[in-house]
Amino acid sequence: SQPIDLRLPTPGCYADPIKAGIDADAVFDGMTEHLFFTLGKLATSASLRDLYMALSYAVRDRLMTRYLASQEAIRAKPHKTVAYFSAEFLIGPQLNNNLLNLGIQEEAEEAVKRFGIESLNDILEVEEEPGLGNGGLGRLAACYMESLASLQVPAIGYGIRYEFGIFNQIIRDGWQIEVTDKWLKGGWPWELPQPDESCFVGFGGRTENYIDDQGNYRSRWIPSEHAIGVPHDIPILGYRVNNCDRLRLWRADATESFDFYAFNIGDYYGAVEEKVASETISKVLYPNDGTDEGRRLRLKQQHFFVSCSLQDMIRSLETRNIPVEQFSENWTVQLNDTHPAIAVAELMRLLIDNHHFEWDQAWDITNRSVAYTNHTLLPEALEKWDLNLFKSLLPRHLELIYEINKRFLQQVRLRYPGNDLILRKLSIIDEEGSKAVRMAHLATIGAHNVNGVAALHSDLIKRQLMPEFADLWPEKFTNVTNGVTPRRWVALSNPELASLLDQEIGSNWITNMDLLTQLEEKENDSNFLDVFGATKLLGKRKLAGYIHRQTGILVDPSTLFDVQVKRIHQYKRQHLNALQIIAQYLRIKNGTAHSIAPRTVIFGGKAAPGYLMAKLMIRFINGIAEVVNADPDMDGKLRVVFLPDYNVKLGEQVYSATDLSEQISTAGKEASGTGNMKFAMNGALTIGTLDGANVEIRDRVGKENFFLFGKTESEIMKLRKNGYDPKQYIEKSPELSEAIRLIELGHFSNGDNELFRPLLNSLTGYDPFFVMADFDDYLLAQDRVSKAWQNHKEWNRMALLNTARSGFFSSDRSIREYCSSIWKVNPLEVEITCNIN
Ligand code: Z16
Repeated sequence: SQPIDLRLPTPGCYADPIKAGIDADAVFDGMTEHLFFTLGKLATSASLRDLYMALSYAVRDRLMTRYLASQEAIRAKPHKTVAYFSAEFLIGPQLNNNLLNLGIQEEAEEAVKRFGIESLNDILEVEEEPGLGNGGLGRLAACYMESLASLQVPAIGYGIRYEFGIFNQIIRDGWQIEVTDKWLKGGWPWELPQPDESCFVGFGGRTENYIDDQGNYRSRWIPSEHAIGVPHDIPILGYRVNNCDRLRLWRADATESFDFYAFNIGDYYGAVEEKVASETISKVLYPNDGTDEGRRLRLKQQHFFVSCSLQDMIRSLETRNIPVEQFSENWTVQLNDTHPAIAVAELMRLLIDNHHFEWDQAWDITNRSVAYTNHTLLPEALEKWDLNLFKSLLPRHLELIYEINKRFLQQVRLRYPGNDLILRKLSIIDEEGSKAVRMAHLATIGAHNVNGVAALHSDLIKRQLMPEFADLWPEKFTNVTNGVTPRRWVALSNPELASLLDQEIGSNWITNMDLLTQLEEKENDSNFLDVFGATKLLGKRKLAGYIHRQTGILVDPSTLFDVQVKRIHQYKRQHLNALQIIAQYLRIKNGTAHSIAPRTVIFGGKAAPGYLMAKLMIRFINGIAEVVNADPDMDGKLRVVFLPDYNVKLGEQVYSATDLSEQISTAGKEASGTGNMKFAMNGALTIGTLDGANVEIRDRVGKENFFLFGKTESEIMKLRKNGYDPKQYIEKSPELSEAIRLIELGHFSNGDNELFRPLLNSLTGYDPFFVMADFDDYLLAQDRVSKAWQNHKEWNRMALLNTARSGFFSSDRSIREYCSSIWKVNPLEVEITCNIN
């Protein structure tokens, strides 16, 4: 063996020469060292988990050079940096992503084999994923961080280190049960706590006026409570580059101030209770996807992470001797929905109260730095804080918001003289009913740019959600269609497809997804279509194994895998899919199912714990599954599976194994969707409405390669205006009537004809999401799917064209658009001068 070189890193070089190696020997040595010194284990007695930890630490070591060099590059030369503010980051498992981006998957495989492990997969299985997000919005933030690093853009993601992420879902008797997510229990190796960079945050109390040294009247905040934010940093390595960005998540800690000692003498337990209250701030993620609960603790969480992050950004300027006046030249802040919108007021407060800026300059800096992404039009998702609650928690911020509002409305008055209606519509303060602070208004007024997340959605923001704002500032409203990272969603999750692509077009597609169009040349190559179909079959076999292990249901990989995975929501219409299954079931029972494709219909997704209708939809799907799967007449024709605990890791298994992607939301309701993109990239065909990014997917893959159905957004609007009556649609449709009658009879609930009553009442009464109106057209589209499935070659050709033409939906494209049109940031290539390999 070679003698160990103990030279110190050379100046300007941050490599530890001992830990730099990335060949299999070095990875093996790194693992051995961590087993021994970090974990206190001998290789002979190491468990799978020990080996997972050892490999993760060894890989993390190999990120550090890149990570520190990336921070050093900014320190050496000021460069505008992206600060992505998000209450959620759903980053998924880290080990395999870091192996891929470092380019050492094979080396790691070889290293673990020397410990007697059969496959790297056995070790990857052990990883707990941090579920620090609900769904699309949190996963989008994670894809964007990965693309930023891969595009060599200096960036930091700011968020909250929830101790408990999204709950784990188990299914018992067909119902969802929520179980707390203890992702930190075994120790999570990817985070680096940095307690020295902690920040202090206030809450509650009052404001007071005072006269400063220069004789100016000022206001200041005397909070009644404080918490400390302790940063926990996660390195985010770009694909095959040295740039390694950072996700900085804040954990709330209690302060042990002077008061703690002075006023709690003899009341030790009382004092500890106060400590517990502060630490509650980062305890748990609110499990609502697109509904606003208006809870005090939630506003506390938002202000907590926003305040820590802005203080951190200002401090970073100060340590680099950059004047705070140059904040907007050095930082660009993106607000991921209104969750961090308090940033507008908090940045004003820090600049005015702490750094003594004049209003106009503070406002200029704030407005130049901040941009806002809207992710929803649903009124129940638009955050509004009760004014009294807001005032009791953030009294100084409310004063500043009043001043922002006063100046803004002054401008509106000049533009629309005598128009009081428009003042009421635009005001940050909602005066209808009990007063509230409208966070979307604060964000829109404070930001220099407001973007939607798909073309249709951005258009509806202007036409329906904020027409008065759009009229006032037409140039402020833009679109950036969402995207997903091809590293996780193709290379990692579909290795079979990835190597086929490498063979056919070379490996550059992974950073340039537009190259996939070269596959179009193969659309009539019969052999290639067979190979393409065979890679899909491999994914389906793996998923079939997983389904059997998890649910005991045997599914046939040669059947059409028809998949709907996403949060359970009425607007996403999993019940429309369920009703369609009943119709197919009836056709099979009646002997009228002549040309239907044998199908395995797979569902996955969590319902918000307080969303009773969504929970009933899960019960409904499981009721149907039970009847269908137990009926011998369905053998070889129909299977229904509800996969419990849908998360990032399970998503990785699902997208690569899908033939048909269900994107069936009511037109106008799904802002974008991002699962739809993952499916298309992996060669699934979509059955879908003209909603969100479906519209753009269809435009790109070609309308002949997409199963369209349903009313358009404007048709839905018209229906609503003219008084929609779902009963008319039921009467007109024999198959729909029969399906509903069967549910009413208790056929899917062991004879209980009350169980699904609320669901039936909703569908046949108001039907707020137009399920009945779209049913017949949906069934016809499913018939077209069945017909297309009969011709496998043709199906594979259409699937190939979906993959070939979905390059646009890479998050690299989205991030390039944000960089050039909103953030005005450039890449900063990180060079490492010494040899670390
Ligand atoms: C969320 O996941 C989304 C919107 C929202 O207001 C809150 C949450 Cl937690 C989703 C949208 O529903 C979805 O259409 C979109 O693709 C996703 O955000 C990312 O933009």
